[in-house]
Amino acid sequence: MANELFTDYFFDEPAFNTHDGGYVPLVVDPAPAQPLAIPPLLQPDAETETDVWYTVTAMAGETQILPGAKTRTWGYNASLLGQTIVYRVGKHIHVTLQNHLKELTTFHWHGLAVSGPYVDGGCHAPVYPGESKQIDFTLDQPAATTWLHAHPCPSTAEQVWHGLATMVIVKDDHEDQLPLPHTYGVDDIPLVLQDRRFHADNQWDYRADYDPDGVQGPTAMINGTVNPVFDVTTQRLRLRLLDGANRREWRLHLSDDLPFTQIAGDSSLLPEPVRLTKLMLTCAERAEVVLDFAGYHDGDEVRLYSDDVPIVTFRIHAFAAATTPLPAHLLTIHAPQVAATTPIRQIVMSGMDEEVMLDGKKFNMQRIDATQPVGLAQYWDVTNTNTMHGGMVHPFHVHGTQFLVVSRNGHAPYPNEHGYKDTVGVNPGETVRLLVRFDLPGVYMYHCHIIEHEDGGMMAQIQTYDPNRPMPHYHLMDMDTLMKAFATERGIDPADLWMAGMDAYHEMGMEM
Ligand SMILES: [Cu+2]
Repeated sequence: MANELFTDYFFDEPAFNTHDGGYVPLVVDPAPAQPLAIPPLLQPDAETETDVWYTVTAMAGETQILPGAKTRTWGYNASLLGQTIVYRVGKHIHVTLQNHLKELTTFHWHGLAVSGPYVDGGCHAPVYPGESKQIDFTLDQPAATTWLHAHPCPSTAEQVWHGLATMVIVKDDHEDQLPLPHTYGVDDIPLVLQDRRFHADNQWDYRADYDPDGVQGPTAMINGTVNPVFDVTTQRLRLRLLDGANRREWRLHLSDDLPFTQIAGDSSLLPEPVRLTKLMLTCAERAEVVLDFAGYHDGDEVRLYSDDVPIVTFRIHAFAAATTPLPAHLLTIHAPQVAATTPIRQIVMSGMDEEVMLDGKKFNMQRIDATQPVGLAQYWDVTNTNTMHGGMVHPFHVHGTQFLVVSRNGHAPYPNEHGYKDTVGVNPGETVRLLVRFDLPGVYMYHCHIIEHEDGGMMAQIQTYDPNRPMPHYHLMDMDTLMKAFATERGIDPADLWMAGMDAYHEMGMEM
């Protein structure tokens, strides 16, 4: 392992979201401490040597988050967020997607290399209220921490705010045999980082809190728990961190400036572990880190902070000393081949508020914005034209692929960006060069992952194709098909299929 200890957030400090006028700082909620919720693992419906079957149900419910009234929430196989799904590489996976909500939703596998647009679960793959759909796929990608969230344009942000987000852990044989913490819920735990504002009777009110630059709340909610405490019974603890917030960046550090070791980014292990005291996650990014409590004793407490607000308390208990060092090498990265002729694609994220655009345009479901042959890598130069004054870091996400970060404004990427990623924070005034290869033909969205920016049109879609075969035709959704045809068939008001999304779209003059 490299001995160097990094002690800053890497990102340009003036671009932190704290500088935006609408920023909502976190504050400590007066609610009493509670045990951190550890979502149960989703059990398969059936499993053989080669195949496994799951059912994932989007549902509404009520959750005791704060003392007093329960909060009306949504989740996957749970009232809030969801059960954690574990997929094994190489297994043929069959998933039944059920929608028990009163509006349409989609099931997007953020970070899975599955075919788009139908299995991937973006806007072209609606599951209507009361209906279900089957998808099948086999994963061929490294072990990673990924996630499932709703992605029905333009209501993604609101549905995620209601709770439609859960962790999806990809496992493979290589990661299994590394000496890393592996016991789910004991020394390998998910931490879904979100923030909410609790209104009267402990309810959330997305419309009241609406901000086109991303909805925030002052209360940190970790795995759906406010003021969580986790009981540590091992020297080492692996945290699978997911920024599941609509807009918030998390600037993470530990009490005593305790160093920690990052072992994985979004889509894979890092080639080598990186030692840090501070870690910033932008929306939808993941990081796996290992904490080492060697210097602590039964009864001690260590806190995880974002800025100066504690968000998780680790209560240390007696533990056996860890005897095996962390591996110095974690993953060999086989970068896609490039040549002097490798194309360079320019992508521009511009604007703020309602003006956000990708390549100077608002998203249109019916428009294919770009094409790329499968199997051939291309450079994507992703520029954020915001200035440092009132601009934001836009987290850029591509569906259906894992990319490498080549450079930032011509300089080396951050030390913890050397693994595969699917989301990358782009500073104002910066161009981040990515190396992107798709292995599966399909239609894939790429967009800012401040979810209100995505819903507001900072999104486009690419068709990938096998150059040796005729271009397949994909049925791309439009609003009429999504809304009116379905509603008319069933004699219901189309407006009931959505909550706020359509209003927001019309206000922004979106053409759908
Ligand atoms: Cu953005």
